Amino acid sequence: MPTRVITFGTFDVFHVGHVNILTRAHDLGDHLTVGISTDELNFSKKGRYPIYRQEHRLEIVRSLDCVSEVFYEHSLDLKREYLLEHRADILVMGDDWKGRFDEFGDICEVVYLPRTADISTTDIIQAIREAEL
Ligand code: C2G
Repeated sequence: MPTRVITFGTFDVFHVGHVNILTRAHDLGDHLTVGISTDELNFSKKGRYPIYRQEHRLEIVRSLDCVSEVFYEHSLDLKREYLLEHRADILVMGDDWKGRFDEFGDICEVVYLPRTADISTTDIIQAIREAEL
């Protein structure tokens, strides 16, 4: 049976930290599904909309060779349903989420991978703002 891996994220202003987590997630199995946080989910979590709209974020992630399937993540509260629906064997997240998804250990393996150092969407947005001054 192929091993099915799943991960979730916004992937706004796509950068090398995103590439790294997706390629490492892919390398843990045979099939990688990625849940893309919707614009509304982001607004409810972070109080702002992403720079790239959800259709573009989804298309960028879908275009990667390491990604088999994408879908929209509409709510954090539906995580268990998403894991079951996509028959996930392994849930992968960056270690900024460490411990947050341990409750799903009853239906899949939960793996937290180290984040890529020194890069984030927030820092990129900040650098662009400062460059415009
Ligand atoms: N990431 C990383 N290294 C970075 C930046 C991000 O490994 N330098 C990882 C994060 O840890 C996460 C993934 O890339 O696993 C996506 O990050 P975000 O787009 O910031 O996702 P987030 O808004 O945290 O949404 O249900 C969970 C949410 O959808 C996660």
